[in-house]
Amino acid sequence: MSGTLIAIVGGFLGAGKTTLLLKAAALLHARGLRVAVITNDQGGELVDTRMAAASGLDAEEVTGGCFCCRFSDFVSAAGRLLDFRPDVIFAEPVGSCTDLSATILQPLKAYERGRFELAPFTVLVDPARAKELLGPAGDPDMAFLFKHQIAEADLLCFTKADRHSEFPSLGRPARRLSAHTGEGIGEWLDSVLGGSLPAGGRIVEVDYGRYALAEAALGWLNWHAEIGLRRAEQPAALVGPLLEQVDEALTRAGIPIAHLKVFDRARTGYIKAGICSNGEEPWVDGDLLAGPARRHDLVLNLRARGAPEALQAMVEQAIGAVPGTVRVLHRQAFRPGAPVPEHRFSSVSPPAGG
Ligand SMILES: Nc1nc2c(ncn2[C@@H]2O[C@H](COP(=O)(O)OP(=O)(O)OP(=O)(O)O)[C@@H](O)[C@H]2O)c(=O)[nH]1
Ligand SMILES: [Mg+2]
Repeated sequence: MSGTLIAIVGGFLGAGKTTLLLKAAALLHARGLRVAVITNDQGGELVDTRMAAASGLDAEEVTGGCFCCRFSDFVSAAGRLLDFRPDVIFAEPVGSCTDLSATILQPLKAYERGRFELAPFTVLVDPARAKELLGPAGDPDMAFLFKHQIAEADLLCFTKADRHSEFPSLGRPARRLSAHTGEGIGEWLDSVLGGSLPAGGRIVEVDYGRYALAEAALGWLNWHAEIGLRRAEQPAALVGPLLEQVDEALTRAGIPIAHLKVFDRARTGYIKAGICSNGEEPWVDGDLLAGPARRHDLVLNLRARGAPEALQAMVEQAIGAVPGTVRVLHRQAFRPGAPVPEHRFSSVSPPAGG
């Protein structure tokens, strides 16, 4: 590779983007390459950015809107990362975002030629989510976002292959990966780095009115607090019951979870735990055995198909049951606003190196 390669990895909420990127970064590091990450969200205070930093990666955030509406912020973030001389910058768009080829990949090829190289646009697909959303009972708003994401991918990959044996048809070839076992990641990286596949080779038509309605069907909660426990607890002992209570409250209210994730840091260590559907067994990253501590710095990101006020009330009720003090540092409960792209190309730009 001659310049810094930008590799955008999209996919629906909870598809496994961050988990794959962190695993891939470790593999690239072992190959002697430097990797940085750009995370993205409609709001601030992101579990994903904390995970990237906890993994030792140089990380930048684009907040306040999806990449598709924040091209300048995206380019500024990538520019700042150049100070660290990365070989690869992984960029993870917010999971409800689509039309990235027209609004990010084409403008990058057209305006940032020479500064960055561009990898094929990978879109990740959770097999269970595909089965749900592509089936007859799939939520039409979520299915709209999901299908557009699939249609614009240069490279489609099923994730969580360790957990699934059924892979629904996406109408296009898709590889299989597991960030937990490492299956398929080396081959995927070879394709991302190889330069033989088109980058931003497809553009799909998107009805922006419909896109806005689909995104606004989701409720968003980004929440950050400092918790002072009366009695020292392990991060796992704080986060486990909290996730369970929020999950139960959402389920009782009939609110489907798209992704609920929590990052907790104490002086003894950190853990991150999350679920992508109601009643799912949480997966925990970090130090499950981190020792007890009284002060905890807790970030919670919840995306679910319900009213933001209801999400906030359920989370705060669950936190309220924790014995100790809670100092809220950040709280954003909202529905994503209508996407308004800075640039939108209607045809494919020539390759960045062309
Ligand atoms: N079994 C299994 N679970 C996985 C795998 N990859 C990710 N997960 C789990 O799926 C959940 C979501 O993973 P993330 O990497 O946070 O997904 P994401 O696409 O970044 O989610 P958002 O940023 O919220 O859109 C986490 O609980 C992961 O542990 C995998 O290869 N196998
Ligand atoms: Mg993520």
